[in-house]
Amino acid sequence: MKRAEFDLWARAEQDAVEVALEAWVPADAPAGLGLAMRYGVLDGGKRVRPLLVLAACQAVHGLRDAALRAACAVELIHAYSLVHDDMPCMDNDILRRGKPTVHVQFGEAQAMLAGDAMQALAFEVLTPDTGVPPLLQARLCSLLARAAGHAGMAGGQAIDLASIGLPLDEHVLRDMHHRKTGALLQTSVLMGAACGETTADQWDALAAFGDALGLAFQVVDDILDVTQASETLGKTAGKDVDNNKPTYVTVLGLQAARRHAADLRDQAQAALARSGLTDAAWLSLLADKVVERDN
Ligand code: GRG
Repeated sequence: MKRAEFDLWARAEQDAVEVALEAWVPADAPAGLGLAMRYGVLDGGKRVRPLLVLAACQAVHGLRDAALRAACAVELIHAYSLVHDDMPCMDNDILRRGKPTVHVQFGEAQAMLAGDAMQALAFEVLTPDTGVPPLLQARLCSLLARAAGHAGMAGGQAIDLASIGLPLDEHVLRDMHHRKTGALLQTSVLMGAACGETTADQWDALAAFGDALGLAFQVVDDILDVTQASETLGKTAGKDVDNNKPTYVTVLGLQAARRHAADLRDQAQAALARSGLTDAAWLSLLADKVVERDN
């Protein structure tokens, strides 16, 4: 019953995010840039990060308008990272979200600019003239900037590119993924929480929840890379092996990686229980879904 209700909630929120992005990502940006931006972010992806923002906001009874903006902003940062990651100078991939990648469709220069413009648009979306209190705007911008920048996603990507072919130990692998994938997922939870009131203990518990969930997401991503087909993933399967990249599967082995993902899910659920938030059912189900997903 809860799962059926969750599916309805998730579908409605995915639609709300799509409608908002549709309105905020400009079709008329110069010289075809808007088309490349919209191709990169609209109508695709699981929208896990927006759902985390909106579920966390709901758990703290926060400001819906601010959370919808935060949900779209974090998805714009995520989509920009995918566009840049797929480019020949990085992962060099041709398939993303079941379609040709942005540089394949629009050329490399336009893909780079589309990613740049999506990143800037994320912060524009977070700072409307009215409707979101200025202090909250600043808080949301700060959380997102820290997760996306050198200490978070971009830093993790730098470690990733530098570690191709190297035998990383689990500690270094964990640090890389905390930054590259985990930071944005954790900040999704915290941006949602920032839209309402929390005690310091609740904030710390939600941070621990997001931290464990973020890492679980990556462990599962590494597992799916070797267990699923490209059609299911919507992106090229087996890329990590092809690129000679260390992953949780290469470092721990498939079975241990599966156990690790389940342990991280349990840690996430324990942290959520510690928060004492009584309206956190969707956050809890999202943690389960992250581990149970097949794409
Ligand atoms: C270019 C600064 C910069 C960073 C790139 C996100 C990233 C860093 C690289 C993507 C490589 C990758 C596959 C990482 C694994 C985790 C991940 C982010 C998977 C894609 O996210 P999903 O599964 O994708 O949420 P959808 O399409 O569903 O949104």
